[in-house]
Amino acid sequence: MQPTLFITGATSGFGAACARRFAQAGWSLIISGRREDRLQELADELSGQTEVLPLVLDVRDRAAMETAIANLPEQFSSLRGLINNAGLALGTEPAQVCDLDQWDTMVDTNIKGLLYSTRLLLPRLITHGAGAGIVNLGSIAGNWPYPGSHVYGATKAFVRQFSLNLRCDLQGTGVRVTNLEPGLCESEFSLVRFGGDQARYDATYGGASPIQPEDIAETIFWILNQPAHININSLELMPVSQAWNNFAIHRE
Ligand code: NDP
Ligand code: 8X3
Repeated sequence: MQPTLFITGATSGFGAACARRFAQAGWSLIISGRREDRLQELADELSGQTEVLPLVLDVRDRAAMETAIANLPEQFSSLRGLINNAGLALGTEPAQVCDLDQWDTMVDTNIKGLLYSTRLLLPRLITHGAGAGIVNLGSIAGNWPYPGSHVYGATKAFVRQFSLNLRCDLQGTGVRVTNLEPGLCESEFSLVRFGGDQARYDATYGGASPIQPEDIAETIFWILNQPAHININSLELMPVSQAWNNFAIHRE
């Protein structure tokens, strides 16, 4: 039987690239996200290579997540992998003036949505046992502060600590957990963050040779295909063009 992988946020960026990478290797896929047309297109594209189950799901909707996961078809019921990828950043304004609704959305998606998929799918990963694994999408923003990161970075710091804590509880089950912490990657992420501002998107990535979604997919494929006795706890990656800036000093 082919291994099965559940991906949240598979309609673009890292999630879609992961679906393509794992399909190439014959993994069965459960792909989820809110945009039904994109999910269906991806399912159609990959269905010649492997079994694909598209699930239109908003990770913030706990009841919908519970129903969908409780009713997974038998052939998708034992999971070898979960990629908790659905997530977003909204805005870059300073905390003191930013939109409180954006904070709610980031907390509900990046934290609560990830908690729902993790808790609801863990029994199915444990059924698989040795070799199963979760890859959570953390970020360098969970490790390093920068202006305008406030709640986005804090949600990713939550994801990092939750990932490490999970490992303690899962000891003995064979299930692995990795927090992947990428830096600048080119995807719709920045269009979403900048409210669709294409010029700002172009300026963010221009001349920077950012990481591409396919690079992330290859990294996750490597993580989930490590020998069953190896756990990659966390992995931070940046494009070569990105590094840390000096500590900022405000002068009167
Ligand atoms: P994209 O914007 O390309 O993809 C985000 C995905 O998340 C989409 O498929 C979107 O699907 C899904 N999503 C968003 N909200 C929800 C929701 N409420 N329910 C279900 N799905 C949702 O961004 P990336 O691929 O770049 O980002 C993926 C992850 O990686 C995120 O968690 C992000 O924080 C993280 N990350 C990104 C970095 C970057 O520089 N790009 C760097 C480090 C981490 P849909 O809209 O159809 O629901
Ligand atoms: C996305 C990376 O640096 O834009 O998580 O916060 S960054």
